[in-house]
Amino acid sequence: MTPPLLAVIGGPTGAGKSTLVNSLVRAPVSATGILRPTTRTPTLVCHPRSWARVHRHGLTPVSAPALPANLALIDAPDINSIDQANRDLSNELFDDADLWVFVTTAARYADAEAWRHLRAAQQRRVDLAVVLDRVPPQAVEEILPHLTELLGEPVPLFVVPDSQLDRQGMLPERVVTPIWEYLHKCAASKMVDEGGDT
Ligand SMILES: Nc1nc2c(ncn2[C@@H]2O[C@H](COP(=O)(O)OP(=O)(O)OP(=O)(O)O)[C@@H](O)[C@H]2O)c(=O)[nH]1
Ligand SMILES: [Mg+2]
Repeated sequence: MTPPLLAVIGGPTGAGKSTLVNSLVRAPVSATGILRPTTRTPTLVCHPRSWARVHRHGLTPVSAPALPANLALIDAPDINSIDQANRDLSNELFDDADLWVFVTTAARYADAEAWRHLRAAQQRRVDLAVVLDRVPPQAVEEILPHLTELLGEPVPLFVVPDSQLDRQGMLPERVVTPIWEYLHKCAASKMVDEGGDT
């Protein structure tokens, strides 16, 4: 059976990676918080039906029935905090990913550490998408052209406006729908490429 597409959600601490993962699967599968860094152990999330096919890095998958069986997500530790172990683990996870979803923010998008990862992804020709998170609505028009210019080549780019979170700490569904649809599309096309069944 073809393993699900493994999308690793990575980026700087506090960018909102865990919040995004929870919001995508509409369940609090990964702890979010104000301490930096919060995520120290990767959270692997998948549909219960794909458990047997997604054992990676000795991680125990967390069940998320909202995910399709052909898609698994990893909420990765950050790439830039003082915690060296987090950074090493994040690099390992990126090496293993089918797709890197790089989450950065309006405040952090030009940080050198982020660009080391983004350039590495571009050189390795790994599928890459960028999420510009926590963007004040009035800043979109200025930041997007700059980020697009820095990327230099077409990369799927999603803007998540700084939003009020709900009681479970989740973003409104409508702001994550474009990312959700993109992930579904990538997962479906992996199955077609590999002749899979789901
Ligand atoms: N108001 C608001 N708060 C947000 C938003 N996104 C994230 N936060 C808050 O920002 C803090 C950091 O979010 P996390 O999702 O934990 O960030 P992270 O990227 O997973 O951070 P690490 O685990 O340290 O790498 C949390 O307190 C979230 O509740 C947003 O769009 N709006
Ligand atoms: Mg986190």
